[in-house]
Parts: sequence; structure tokens; C-alpha cells
Amino acid sequence: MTVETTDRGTLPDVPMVIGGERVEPKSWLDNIDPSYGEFLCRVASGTAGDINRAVQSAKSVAKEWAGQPPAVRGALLRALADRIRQEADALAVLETRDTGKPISQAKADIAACARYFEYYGSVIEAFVGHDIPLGPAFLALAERHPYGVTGHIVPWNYPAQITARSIAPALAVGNATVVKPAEIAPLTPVRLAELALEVGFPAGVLNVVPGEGPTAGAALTDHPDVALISFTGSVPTGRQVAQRCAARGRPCTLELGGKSPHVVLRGADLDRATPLIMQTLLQNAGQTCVAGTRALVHESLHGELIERLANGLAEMHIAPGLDDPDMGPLISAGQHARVRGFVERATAQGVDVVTNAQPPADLTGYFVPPIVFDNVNPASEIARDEVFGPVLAVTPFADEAEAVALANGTEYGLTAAVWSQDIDRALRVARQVEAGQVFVNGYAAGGGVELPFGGFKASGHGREKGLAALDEFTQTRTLVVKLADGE
Ligand code: TXE
Repeated sequence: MTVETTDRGTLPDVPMVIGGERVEPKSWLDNIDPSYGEFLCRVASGTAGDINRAVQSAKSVAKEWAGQPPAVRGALLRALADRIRQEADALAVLETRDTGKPISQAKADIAACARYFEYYGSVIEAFVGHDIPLGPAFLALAERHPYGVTGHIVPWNYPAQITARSIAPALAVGNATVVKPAEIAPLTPVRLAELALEVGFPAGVLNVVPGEGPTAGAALTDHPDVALISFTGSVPTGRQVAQRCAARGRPCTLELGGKSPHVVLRGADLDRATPLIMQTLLQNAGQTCVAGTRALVHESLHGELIERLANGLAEMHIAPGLDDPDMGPLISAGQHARVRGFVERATAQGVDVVTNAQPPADLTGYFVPPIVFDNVNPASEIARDEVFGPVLAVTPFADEAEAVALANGTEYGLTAAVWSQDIDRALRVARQVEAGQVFVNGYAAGGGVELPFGGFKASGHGREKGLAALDEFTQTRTLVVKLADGE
């Protein structure tokens, strides 16, 4: 399904891709365009039986795929990257229609999606095991082997990017894959599977079965022939998936979101920090695992930062994704209700509201305004829980020790930014922050396909991106040969 148009009309049905075929499901789900709250298309509602067919298809080709030289698998991944780039505009429109995100953000997502296949298609040729020197009487090797069939449960906030982030390293090392995209945003993952077939991926190596979590997702998690689950989503669902994996003695990687702080230290350059604080709040309407949703600010800069944020956010353009605003809608009516709930509870508790510019009244989609709460009690819900909306909690601090305690004061630990022109101070604080990625005077470094990524604490475990992901999707076989004594 190639969609070149930016019309607001409906789209064709989105089926499953199993064993190299587009497969119609027994039942469909309605997919809603979040920019307008209107029907967009029907998407497959995969069953446990569909998941089983996909896993069996992957299993039937897994050994052959693993046996291909890395150069062959790498060339296919790079060809897929090229094909994604050829179709980038159409894929971006699909992503925007499905999620509501501004089209320029969707284009950046598709560029990152292509980069994942290009990166892993390139580095796989240099991914090697190692030998262990035990002396002249032994040959000892640590070989890296794929698991076989890997399952990938993907959320709705970055469907194309997170699918690529999860499957590109898994495929590169020789696993055959089954993807279960989110039921409310499966359009680009299904299209990626079709593009992979077009460039010559063997049937069954990449299967995509959209469907609901408790049915299709659970069936994938529980399937006896799936050797590893890669999950991105909420803490409760992730823990449930991990328990079910543990019951089968099977590994899983979990990426479970965050409550990431910007730590604005004394002497920080607000000209540099403020735009990124706003950008990391508004991107994808705050529905980003690494969203910077807490601003911890030294008391000397508190007033000025609040003023800059209030002025900057008041000018933000909020509109449907295809209009390419600064911020689009939330993904769904459910997410809209969830975010409104957080805002109403914080407001009812009397937390200071800095800005609350309402979106234009004629918008019919799931829009909320960006909201900044000031002087937020670090023990309160709005300071501790992941909202997954454009809601920033600002808390001032007096010294570095307090800043570090605040930064580490939630159960999450995914990402953080530390801002200061004093490099000693910045590094002193950065090295005490409990987070899988810490940035100094910047944030997210342009997507960072090359940078190992994952959580401390409740944000999850296992590492994606970078070379680290190649280790996650392989297991080591140590092979030791005892040589006979010489003559
Ligand atoms: O997540 P779920 P939801 C957070 C964010 C958001 C909240 C709820 O705070 O507001 O989670 O979102 C599949 N077995 N994040 O309810 O349920 C589901 O179909 C197997 C942060 O959408 O975790 C989807 O494909 N799979 C996050 C995926 O899990 C199951 C991104 C995620 O859905 C399942 C998304 C089950 N029993 C939400 N139940 C991030 N880390 O960025 C559901 N799923």
C-alpha cells in the first residue's frame, strides 16, 4: 500500500504479513486518525492462531537464514534501507496519519528507520566472536549464535523507528522475526515487511501480525518456539511479559519509558537549554520514552527559565499532523483521557500552572495544550509518574547534592540531560545520574542509532541500539578443543 497523497481520506485495509504473503485476518479493528478523531482504515486483528502461523513460518527458515554469510544478510538490510529512503515521503504520510505526529517529525522517524537497517547491515560484517588464550594445548573460541525465532512487541508512539530498532539487529545476526505492532498504530510496520519482501528477504524471515496485546501479544510471549522477546511499552505490561518469559525460562529485553530530567545547573546557558527543553517536551506531543518531562533548575535561573518557557510555549502552533505544526494530537481518546486525568489531579492539588494555552477550538482530534507546572513537589504524582503527554514539572533546587537527589528521585532511569557551562560541575553531576543515557549540554544527539540505549531501574533492562544490541540478540557458545601432545 503506497500512499502518495496527503489527502484526509480513508486508507486501504492493513492486513498481516506472514510467510511472505499478505494475509487477511478473520476480524478487523477500526483504526482512527488522531488528528481528526475519524475512521482511517481497518487493520488486522491477529489471533493466537495467526501468531502461531507466523512463528512456524519464521521457524521454518530460521536455520537457513542464520546460515547465510553476514555479508549476504547485511546486503539485504542495506537494500531495505535504500528502499525505505525511496519511499520515505509515503511512509512518513502513513506514520502521520496513523499517529498524528507532525509530518516533519514523521520524516525524521523514517530517516532513522532507514538508518537502523543501514547501520546493522554494515556493522554485522565486523561482528565477531573471540578466542581465549589457554596455552598451547587448547584452542578456545567464544562464538556468537542467533537465538532462532525472536518476538518483537512494539508500541504505538514510534511504530516505524521502534520496529526497525528492534528487528534490524535481530535480523542482522541471523534471527527470524515475528513483530506484534500496537493495535492502534500498525501501518508502517506492515509496510516495512512488504518492502523487505520486495528487496529479496526470504519469506518468513520477517512476519508482522497486528493485533491486541492480551491476545496476539500474549500469544507471542507464550509461544514455545519463540526464544527471546524484545518488548517496548509500559511498566505494568512489560513486567507481565517478563513474568511470562521467566515462566518459560526465556530471556527478554524491556524498554519501559521514563521520567527524564533536564538538570539545569548554576551557570547553565539558557539560550542553549530552553529550546531543547521545549523540543523534548513537545516532540510527538510528549509521547516519547525519552521525553524530558522534568526540569530541575538551580534557584538562580528558576525565574528566567519559567519566563522563557511561558513565552516560548505560548507561541506554539498546534494542529493536525499533516499541517506540520510544532505539536500534533495525542494518539487516541484513551491517551487523551489519561493525560487530562494527570493534569486535572495536579491542578486540583493547587500546583502552579505556568502556561496552559488551549488548542484552537475547531480541532476535532485528541489535542491537549503543552502545560508547565511550577514548584512541583518531587513526591507528587506529576513529578514521579510517566504522563506520556506534553506536561513539564519544574522543581527548583539549591545545590548540586539536591539536584542529584531529585534527578534520581523517581523509579525510572532512562535518559537525562545536564546543563552547565562549567564542565567540571556538569560532569560531576552527570556521573551521579542513574540513567541509561546522560547528555551534557544537549539531548538525544540526533537519534543516536549508534548509541547503546536502555534503562536503569524500572525503565527496563537489556540494551538496544549501537553494537550492544548485537550482543542482546545472540548467545555465546564456547568451543574448546584439547590438542594432543606433540611428538
Ligand atoms: O502500553 P502497553 P499502552 C507507557 C505510556 C503510556 C502507557 C500505556 O506511559 O501512557 O504506557 O500505553 C502490547 N502481552 N508507554 O497501554 O500496554 C500492546 O499491544 C503482550 C511507554 O499502549 O505496554 C502494544 O503492542 N503484549 C512506552 C505494547 O504491548 C501486550 C511506549 C505496548 O502496550 C500485552 C508505549 C500483553 N498482555 C507506552 N498487553 C515506551 N517505553 O516508550 C499489551 N501488549
